Amino acid sequence: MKKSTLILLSSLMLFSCIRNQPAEQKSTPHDEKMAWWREARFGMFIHWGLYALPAGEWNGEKIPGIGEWIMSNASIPVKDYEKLAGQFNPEKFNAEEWVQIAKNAGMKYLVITSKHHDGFAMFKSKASRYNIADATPFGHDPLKELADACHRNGIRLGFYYSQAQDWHEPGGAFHGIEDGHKHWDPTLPREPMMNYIENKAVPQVKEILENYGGLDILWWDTPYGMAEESAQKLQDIVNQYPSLITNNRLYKPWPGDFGTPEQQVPPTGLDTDWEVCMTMNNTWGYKSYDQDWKSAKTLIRMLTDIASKGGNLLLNVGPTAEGLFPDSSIVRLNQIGMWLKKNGQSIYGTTASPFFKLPWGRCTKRVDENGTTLYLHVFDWPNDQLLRVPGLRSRVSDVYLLSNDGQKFAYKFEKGDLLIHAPNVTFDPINTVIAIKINGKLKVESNMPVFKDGLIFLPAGFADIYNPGYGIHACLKGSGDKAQVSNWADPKVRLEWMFSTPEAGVYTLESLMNIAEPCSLNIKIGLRSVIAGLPSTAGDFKTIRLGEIEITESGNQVISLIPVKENWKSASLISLKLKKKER
Ligand code: FHN
Repeated sequence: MKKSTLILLSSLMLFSCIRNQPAEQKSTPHDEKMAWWREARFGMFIHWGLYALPAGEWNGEKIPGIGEWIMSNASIPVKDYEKLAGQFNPEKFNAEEWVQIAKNAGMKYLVITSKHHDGFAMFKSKASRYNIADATPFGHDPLKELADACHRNGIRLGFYYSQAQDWHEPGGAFHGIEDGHKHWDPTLPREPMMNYIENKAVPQVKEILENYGGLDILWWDTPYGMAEESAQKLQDIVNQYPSLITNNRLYKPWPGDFGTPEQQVPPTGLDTDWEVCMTMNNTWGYKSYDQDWKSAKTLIRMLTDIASKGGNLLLNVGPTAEGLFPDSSIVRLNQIGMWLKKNGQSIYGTTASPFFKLPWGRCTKRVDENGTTLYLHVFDWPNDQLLRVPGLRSRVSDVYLLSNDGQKFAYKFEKGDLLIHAPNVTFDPINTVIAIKINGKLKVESNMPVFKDGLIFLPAGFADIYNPGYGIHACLKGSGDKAQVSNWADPKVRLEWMFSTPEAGVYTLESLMNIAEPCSLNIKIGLRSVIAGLPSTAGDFKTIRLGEIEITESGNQVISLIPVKENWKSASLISLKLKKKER
């Protein structure tokens, strides 16, 4: 192994794009409560209810939208939907099997819908007979069995509870209630929401917290129509369980213990604890014909991406009405589990990346009594056999393949970067993890783009892609110089870059883009903005002038590219340049 030359720099600029890097501080009671959850990083969401029976179809028609919303999306009268309870008999349900699948996938906790918006309790409830034990031929409480299996297997347990929406109750909320819309079923009498809160939500929440041997998580959802007073009544119950972790969806706004980005990964992480909830196809509740599955590669890289930004992934499964996990979910969970068996150390209990951007992948970090370890997650194995770790200014004592610590890598420092010799072998096409043992203190200099040679160059690989939860997602394709933001078809998607310039002044903007049809972009830096008209580039990448913009103060900046929704079609982008205009 080549020994490194240590380059000591007196003034190191430490900067990271990750916004939730905790400073070294004393742990608070909140930290203590969150400790297992932060360690866990990966959990299973389960959406299971009566909606698994119609499985996306009503009266022979395929109902668009997410499966568990079928009652609302197909405007099913309450009395008709209730009849599903009479047919719900998930005889193949096996709590131990579900928990084993989660455990083998490397998941450390599980959150299941105890009552979703349809109002049907999947647990035995004295507060409402509209529950699985009293209203179905199944006749008993599957969540009790699941809780026992979780406790046996050391899997933490959470219940989802739809505290506001309850489409079955006269006082329950539904989509549109805040805009004065009526419930789709005119035969359902209306009552004040507080009646429902006091007579169903509060007693049921007490039941779930009392009857299952202690829940670890209570997962609220869609606080439509919630009064602050209602939220407080539920929070008063939660307060009796000091170790219970809750999310931020009880009321709006509501901090909870963690944030819940849904169906999207925040490009730079968040300031609070956070958990991405994500489906493997396009529905939470089972839909027999939704076969649009994300690949295991996508899911493993997503888990890595989230961990590299300091968050958790709650990955959903929608079991069938028989009580089985769809095969496509099981296959993916197995593959994720196989990867985690070899590489779990690089995910569990790690914290966010210290680097600004890594063009070839991600990084996670572990700091413990043995020192600091960086885990480099290589998605794109370098063709030139050199993996560049930008701005690593620490001494390094070992560089090895995490899945086989006998496989060492040679390394050297060059021009302020660590270069790892990556032999001509792709160890894992999905994500190869290389561990770096840091000797002493971790020091990283940011590779945030800066003003150089009269311009600021912003490549696609350095863009933060803000995708909407529901909608078409743009993504980064390719790597290095060839990386491009593609599939930028949804006008809700915006791109942002951070950069730094010592030079205030007017800059001209140009971008290498492929534009399907003429459209426009709103470009913003601070309080300045400009609308740029983009011509069609007839199927090729072309340099397009986007106009000029003033940067009013030197220092760190964020530039945003926001589609003008009226005429947005589709675009791909390779780079953006800002050239300083001479006065
Ligand atoms: O409306 C629900 C939806 O059905 C699902 O439960 C998701 C999971 O986060 N939450 C709501 C939408 O935000």
